[in-house]
Amino acid sequence: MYQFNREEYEARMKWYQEARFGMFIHWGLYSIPARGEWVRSTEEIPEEEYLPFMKEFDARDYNPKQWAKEAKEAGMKYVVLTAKHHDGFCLFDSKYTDYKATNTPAGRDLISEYVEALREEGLKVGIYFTLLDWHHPDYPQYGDRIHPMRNHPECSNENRDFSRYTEYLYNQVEEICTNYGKIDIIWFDFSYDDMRGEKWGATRLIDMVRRLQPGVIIDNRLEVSGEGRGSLYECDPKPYHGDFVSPEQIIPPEGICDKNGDPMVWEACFTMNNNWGYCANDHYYKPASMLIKKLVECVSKGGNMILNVGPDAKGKFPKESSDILAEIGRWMKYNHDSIYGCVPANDIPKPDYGRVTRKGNKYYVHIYENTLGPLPLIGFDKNKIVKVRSLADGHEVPLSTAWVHSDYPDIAFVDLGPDPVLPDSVDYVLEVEMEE
Ligand code: H79
Repeated sequence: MYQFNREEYEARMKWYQEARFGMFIHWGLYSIPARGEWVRSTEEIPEEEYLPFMKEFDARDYNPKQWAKEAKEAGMKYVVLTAKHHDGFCLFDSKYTDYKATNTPAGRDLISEYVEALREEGLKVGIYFTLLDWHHPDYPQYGDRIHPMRNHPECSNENRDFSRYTEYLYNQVEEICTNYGKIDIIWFDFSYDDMRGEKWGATRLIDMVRRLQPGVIIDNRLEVSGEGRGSLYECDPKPYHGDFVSPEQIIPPEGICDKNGDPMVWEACFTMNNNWGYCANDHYYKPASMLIKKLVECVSKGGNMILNVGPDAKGKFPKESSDILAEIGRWMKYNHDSIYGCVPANDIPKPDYGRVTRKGNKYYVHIYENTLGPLPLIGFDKNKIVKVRSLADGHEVPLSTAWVHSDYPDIAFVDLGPDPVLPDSVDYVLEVEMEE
């Protein structure tokens, strides 16, 4: 029987907390209509209009090696792919349903290729698996807040047996945990209303998952939705407690601490545009420069960031997404020391011009603004600074000796040189090494 154990918990969370940056991938039947992953619900599409998408699902451009390569080059350390989203369609060859990629022109299990490709690139393997199922006959339909058939009294819930559904859920999760080798992350989505915890059979489910996949990291949505923190926050972990808090489309303003005030593990998940699943008309992409700053913000507050890509119907990343990933990668290539393994610099206040992350005695000062005059390193004991260098190219940056110092005797300043325009206006990182 699984029970929370602090030491085991900290051991299994180590790689994940050091990784800091991952990729989410939402891909499924909904990628064909290309109006986001909720399309069946938001447009209340009946099954007979949605099922025919199966005939079009051919995965013609599906190339998980390319996905893995782009994730790795962006500096991401793990990837989480939707084995099943709320529509119930499975990318994997489940023996408990016909509603799966195997029965489409794609004609095969798409999860095994994905797992293999990630392993080849040295990336950790994550599987997203939703607790909802808009296809299963025993999942409540009429009157459910979000089911596509919620407004159809003829879809009465009378003959539905939810225990048959939880059995199906259990069996499919067992397949995921058995058929693909080691899985590093299982990302369940999501509890709502009275659908939470034991309603999903959570204790039995997690017992099985932890038995088959010792060391797997599980999010907290068997307990909560994107809102809410779960029983680890309450310092009273349930047997199905989440390993990390999963704020959606928001960076927690002050990071996340549990009830006792101890920092928690968390991961903010974000879309690049405004949809998780492919949405052909959604061109509102956040610029790479902004996403880099958001990643830094997460790390400076003690969290991870997982950034989403929604491949198109054929399995290809949208060009906008690939371009953004490449740009993030160009920054990460030179500045990743300020991300991996970093933690909040709790003893240094957030500067006007950026943020600070820390690894051991090295502090990473992220500068978002061009400077005018010497740059103050507020909060650093100037007598304990060993060396300041530009992280990207390694050159030493001298402590400033400008006359202005007499007015601010306790503040260390650095001179970035005669050119006030920073070499990289995205996020220029100084590494400040302090005496141990
Ligand atoms: O998989 C992604 C989302 O589809 C999923 N979680 C991430 C990782 C998610 N499911 N539910 N929610 C997020 C929150 C629910 C949002 C809703 Fe709505 C607001 C459901 C109905 C109103 C947004 C607007 C989605 C549909 C309409």
